[in-house]
Amino acid sequence: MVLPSGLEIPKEVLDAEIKSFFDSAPPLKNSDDVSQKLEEFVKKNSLLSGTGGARRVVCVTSGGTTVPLEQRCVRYIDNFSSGHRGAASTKYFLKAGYAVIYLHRRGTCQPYCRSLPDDPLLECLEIVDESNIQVRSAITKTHVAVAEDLLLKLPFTTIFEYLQMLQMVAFTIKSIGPHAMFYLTAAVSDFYVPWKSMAEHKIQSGSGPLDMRLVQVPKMLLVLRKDWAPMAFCISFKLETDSKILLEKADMALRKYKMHMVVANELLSRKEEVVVVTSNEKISVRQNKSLGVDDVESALIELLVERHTVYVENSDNLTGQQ
Ligand code: 9Z3
Repeated sequence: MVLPSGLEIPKEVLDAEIKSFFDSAPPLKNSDDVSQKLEEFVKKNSLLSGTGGARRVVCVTSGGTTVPLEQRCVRYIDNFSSGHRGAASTKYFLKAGYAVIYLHRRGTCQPYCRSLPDDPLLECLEIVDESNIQVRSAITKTHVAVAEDLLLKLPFTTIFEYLQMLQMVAFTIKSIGPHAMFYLTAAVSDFYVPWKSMAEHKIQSGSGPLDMRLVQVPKMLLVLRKDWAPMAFCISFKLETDSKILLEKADMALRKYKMHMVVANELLSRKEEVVVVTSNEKISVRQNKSLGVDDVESALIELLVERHTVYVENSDNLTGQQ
């Protein structure tokens, strides 16, 4: 159902659209395995006796989702994202003491190895000089984080896989209430071909122009906030190429999807500056080269962690837990 922008879709219509999306999606192949890993990861990090209570858990989504055009997929529509933002942010969340669920597009940048693709062999090597290649120390950091149950990597490719896994993550980290955070930097497809109306075999090119109907992907952000994990602290991203409409669109997303914060970024300047939009502020965050920091994520994560702390304290006071 398409409404003029700004108008809200009635809850029952949205719920029906979401149900139809999940009912018609091809089931996740490794869903039992993913669900078991998630349960164990959240349990271990929420039962930290002697360390002052539960560790906070953030789900960082990263990379673009694909929309397959055929069931036996040869062609697909892709969404732009190198995964750099998600990988860099994961590193800073780990440094700040969070456990991270890294829900990422297969083959995109990885934490501590940001400029390299997700290839196990490449990940291990570092070029020292023309004649010297060594095993990189960063790989040890990734492995240590994984081994210590601080980093859980979950790869996706399609929009179907991504949304099913996002829902599973939400249902699992709901149990830690305000200690959970969603940091939704993945570039998610807006339109898709429903599985049932998708051609099974490779679409043939001999029959002239391709006429194909794409359906709108139901907006899951609102149900994530309201139903899936209502106490979690949620940050979404807004990407535009036209800077004139960026802040207005970010503000609209904040109100429409009841996000706690929306990070607005423009495609060309996204590595130098972002603007964090809240209900009453617009905070510009820039990379600070003079301090020797070469990315914007360092200051961004510092700000978000600060705001999450206030959110957790306020929620604890409300429930009388301290
Ligand atoms: C972003 O805006 C991310 O910051 C980038 C990061 C994808 C630009 P890279 O991975 O780039 O470092 O190369 N992500 C959200 C994009 C998005 O699809 N947002 C939706 C929208 O703008 C809302 S969910 O409508």
